[in-house]
Amino acid sequence: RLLISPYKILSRNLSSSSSPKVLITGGLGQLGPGLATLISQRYGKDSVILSDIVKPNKEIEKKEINYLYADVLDLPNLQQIIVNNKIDWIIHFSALLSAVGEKNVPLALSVNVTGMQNILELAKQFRLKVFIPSTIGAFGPESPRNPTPDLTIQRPKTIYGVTKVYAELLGEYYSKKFNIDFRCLRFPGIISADTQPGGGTTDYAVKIFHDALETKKFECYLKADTRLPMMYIDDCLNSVIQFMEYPSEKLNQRTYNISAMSFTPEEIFLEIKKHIPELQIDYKIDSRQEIADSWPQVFDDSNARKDWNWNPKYDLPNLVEKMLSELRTINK
Ligand code: AKB
Repeated sequence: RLLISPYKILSRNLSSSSSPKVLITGGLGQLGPGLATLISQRYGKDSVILSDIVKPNKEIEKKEINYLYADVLDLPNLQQIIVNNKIDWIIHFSALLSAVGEKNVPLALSVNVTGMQNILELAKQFRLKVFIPSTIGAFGPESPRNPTPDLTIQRPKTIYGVTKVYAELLGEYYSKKFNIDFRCLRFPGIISADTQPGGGTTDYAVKIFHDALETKKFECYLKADTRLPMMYIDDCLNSVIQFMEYPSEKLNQRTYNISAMSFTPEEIFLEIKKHIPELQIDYKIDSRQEIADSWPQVFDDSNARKDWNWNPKYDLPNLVEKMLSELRTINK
């Protein structure tokens, strides 16, 4: 009697022969849980280890994702994890974002600089493929803002942006000098329903959905006409997998802009209002306005589209529909 279906045998063999073992740092932020789920669906449950320095919540436990304590500042601990688990790829999500970085510059320097340097050293030592995200925040007021191409002036004014430019440059340096397979995508603001963003300037675009459903009132810290590039989380996570799987020799560069849409607070408010007509918005501008005013308004991701077929699925109307339906399900 066949206990395991032939399909299961096939998919297990496929995943054991060709699947990478992936370590995700900073795994309990906005992107880690979803990426770990996607990787485990694609390559098998034992292909991914999520790591961070806090206890996993019930959701992570329910999903049965492998989870470990790992501090990106503790090099020997990371070496042990990599050797003991035969890691092939590192997805390095640990970072302090733009708003929270301004509140604690020394911590931003140690996590975003020392932590990132550790990861590149590990990639060199153990010949790992390494993904480090960068951001629209790696540009500044002197950059062309509409559109912002891949290769242009980068003089960011936040500590987050400064450390991310350094990550891009150091990664590219390691790639050339030591032949490390370093890959970097510059993300716009990411919008997700089941995870929260961790202290960025684009966070309003997540909070507006929660407030629209809960109180029908939203107080926005950016001006109504502040245009920023944004993306739905499914597009973001798929971009990481698609980019990481793409043959190295076919990539013309190591760092790419990616984007899906650009909108202002007023535009997303009006789109949500189509579904929730009672929604009201107030503007109470804070220090994040100055950051947003220095960032790209529209991101030129034509090289990603051309070189490795980047093609996002969600525009603003689809994003709003999807977010509302996801949040309604979660809140049930
Ligand atoms: C932030 O707002 O800091 C982040 C980002 C755009 O990198 N969401």
